[in-house]
Amino acid sequence: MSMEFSKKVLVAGAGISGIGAAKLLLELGAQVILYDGNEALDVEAVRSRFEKDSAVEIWKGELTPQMASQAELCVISPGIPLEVPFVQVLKNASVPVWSEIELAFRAGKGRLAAITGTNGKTTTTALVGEIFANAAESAFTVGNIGIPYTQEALHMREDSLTVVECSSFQLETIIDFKPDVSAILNITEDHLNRHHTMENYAAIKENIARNQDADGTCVLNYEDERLRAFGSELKIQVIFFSSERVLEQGIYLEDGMIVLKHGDQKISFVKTDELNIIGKHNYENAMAAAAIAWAMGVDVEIIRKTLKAFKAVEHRIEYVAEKQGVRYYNDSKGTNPDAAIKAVCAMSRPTVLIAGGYDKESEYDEWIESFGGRISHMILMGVTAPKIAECAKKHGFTNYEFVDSMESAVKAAAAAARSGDAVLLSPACASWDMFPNYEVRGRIFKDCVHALD
Ligand code: UMA
Repeated sequence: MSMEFSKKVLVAGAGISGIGAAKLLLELGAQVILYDGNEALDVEAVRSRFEKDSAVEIWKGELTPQMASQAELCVISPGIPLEVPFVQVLKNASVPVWSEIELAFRAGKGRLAAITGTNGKTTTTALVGEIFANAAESAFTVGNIGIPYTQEALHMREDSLTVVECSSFQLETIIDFKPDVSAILNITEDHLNRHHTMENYAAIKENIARNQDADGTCVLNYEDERLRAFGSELKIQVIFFSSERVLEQGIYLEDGMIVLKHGDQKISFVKTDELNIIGKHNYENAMAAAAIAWAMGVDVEIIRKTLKAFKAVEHRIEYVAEKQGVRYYNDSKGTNPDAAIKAVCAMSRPTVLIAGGYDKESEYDEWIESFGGRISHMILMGVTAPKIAECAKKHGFTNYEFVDSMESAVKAAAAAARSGDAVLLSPACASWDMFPNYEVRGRIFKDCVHALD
């Protein structure tokens, strides 16, 4: 798909998505206003990300109806909730609002796989990205994983293979976005402070398959009841995956082997003990990735080879170091209770857990119930610390303490852990109250661990 632009476009949000979108639009010939609601935005620092003679205009602070009416199109960053006043101002002025991935999709070329889900999407995207890199001369891994799709769109070719990790925030404002293969890994409670109800959140994720037609494929988790029902209604090809049962058609485990059954065809990929990633959730990620790559037409041998070589991604139950007989794991990507449960369940040693953070109005009951005997002690920080403590007490877990920084959290954990134990950072909360993002939180944790004796 190629496109030209002569429009005046307001790009909302001056983070990495906004800068990627603004640069892409400038190359396409649009007039670009980069707008950020933050009064304290360092305009010169943002400007320095563009070429010296760039025509980009940068606005900050309140967007008035007069200002909004100058735009013919708005491209919005994922972190901006659609309820904020300026989006309403744009809507009232009938200015269309596109997701940043919508713009990138229209500008990009080649074949596209898109992955969403509450958990596992980064690992699955990274895995599909490596398969593509081994299969094609031109391959891209973009989206919520940290590389804006708009940043790479113009480098894509007709023969490119691209995988995009999509968050619900990005899928909320798509219009024509249409992957060749889509995947929804699971839908559990998350981001309810933004999407309000589970129904709304699920419907936004299901948007990923909305524009696909009979040639398209959607990969879905059979063990998620909602997705099982969704798949049975879809008019496109569906490949289900299951870690619990042998399916008549789809991808599943048979004596520890990942097997895909399609029509009369039966393909064996790899044994789960040949993988470097552990836990049932990771076997699901591997099955989804294999199904996606296969549906995209990648050679089975390349899929096998990549599955065997793939290692865990940073911040996902990532082993950091051993200090005084204690093993430290970084699961900063455990930004919701469901993801954090997976990390708790993957621990085989008695574990000191570091948790708490930004408040997304999640429920913590199931997560605390999952502790079983595994979690011996909990170190709490961030906005949600009191709420988690209260919930823990309700479930009879009182062995917790409060700290106010990552450094004191790691020191307190080291003091509480005994040789043979593990320390796990898996907050069950987003990082945004104390850190710019979960990556920074995870890296600071790792630095503090390395600084221990
Ligand atoms: N801003 C406003 N008004 C608002 C809110 C924010 O103007 O009401 C401005 C901020 O002042 C800031 C800018 O918007 O300058 C930030 O934009 P952004 O929050 O969309 O962040 P980006 O830097 O563009 O990063 C985004 C994703 N961030 C979010 O969705 C919050 C990144 O996902 C993603 O990697 C990147 O685009 C590239 O696609 C991060 C994330 O936490 C990792 N994602 C959530 C998750 O995985 O749970 C959804």
